[in-house]
Amino acid sequence: VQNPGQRRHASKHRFFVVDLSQALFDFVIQLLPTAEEMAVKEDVRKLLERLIRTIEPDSRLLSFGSTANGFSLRNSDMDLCCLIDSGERLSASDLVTMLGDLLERETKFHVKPLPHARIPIVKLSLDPSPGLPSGIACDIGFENRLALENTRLLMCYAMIDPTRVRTLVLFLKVWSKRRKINSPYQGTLSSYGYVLLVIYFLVHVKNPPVLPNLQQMPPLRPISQEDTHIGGHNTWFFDDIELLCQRWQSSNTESVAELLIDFFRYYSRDFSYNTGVASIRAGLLKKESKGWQNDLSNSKFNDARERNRFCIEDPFETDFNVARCVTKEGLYQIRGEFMRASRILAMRPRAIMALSQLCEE
Ligand code: 3AT
Ligand code: MG
Repeated sequence: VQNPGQRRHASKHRFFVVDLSQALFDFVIQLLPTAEEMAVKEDVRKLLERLIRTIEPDSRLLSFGSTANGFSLRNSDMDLCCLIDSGERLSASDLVTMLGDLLERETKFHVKPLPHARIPIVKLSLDPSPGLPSGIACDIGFENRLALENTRLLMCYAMIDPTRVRTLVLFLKVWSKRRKINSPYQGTLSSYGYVLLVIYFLVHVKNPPVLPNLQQMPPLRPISQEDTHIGGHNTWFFDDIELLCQRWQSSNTESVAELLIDFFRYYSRDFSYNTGVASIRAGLLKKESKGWQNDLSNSKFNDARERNRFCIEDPFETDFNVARCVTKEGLYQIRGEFMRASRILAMRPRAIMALSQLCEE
């Protein structure tokens, strides 16, 4: 039984989360790409596809990343992947060099081929113009089928609970960019990494879960190894979302604001950064079980330690740590930001104030 003080407190909290949820929806909606921006991007994809087909007639150019999974913000970059259907083909680095030359000759893009990167890509950009106030940034890679599949997995998760999942993800993307903790090249985490943290939290931390684990659901009919594996990685997941939504409904009814508050609390206080690995496929794993331990006493593991301060397992490429770019300083910064956000929300300022304070640059 609550005393009057506790009742007042609980009712203040209820008002706060209702207001904050509404403010989060309103905030996110104004950051979505316009229909015009989407159309321009689709035109660019088609133009590039036409050009690539002059080198490889049997190729397709597909979108992945945020433009394809429903987590895109205004002016986000375009991730494109070229698939070549014919048997005989050039190596990715040769293709990057050739495509780089071709695009330089035939288009107005600034072109930067990176044929020797771990994943060879061509980087393109267009300067801002009146019709395209922020220009365009685009990466083209080759045969990156795993990225197409992980994009589809994230899209399926978003479709199960569009309102809560998309609002959380989009807000966290903006927040992490404005707080400058969204740059893998500077030792912090990519957008992809933050999306995986959200899904992990909704599948494995929340009880009852907000999302089911699509990679562990039984398939509807027997499936063969060939159908489910790409380069030795099991990429199977339950993707009939319409059917799933007829049979499964989350019994978690928390609002977006409650989930956000809890997300920040979990990653500032409870996640075991030193020993844990966040895996959307398998739940919380131990660094040891993956050979990702950061043994401070053994200099042999120095390299592993630097790469595995923060561990997020890729859903399909399970020996790949998506957070491997996060440095000691980067992790300190990220955790500091989770704590700062928790602190701000614990004071329950007016909802609009809370969001602008959270995302202050
Ligand atoms: P932005 O809107 O560009 O900030 P995004 O959702 O497009 O966010 P990223 O640009 O971080 O996300 O990544 C684009 C895609 O590239 C997502 C995923 O399919 C692939 N990808 C990115 N980083 C990794 C990684 N470390 N491991 C595997 N795939 C990755
Ligand atoms: Mg992207």
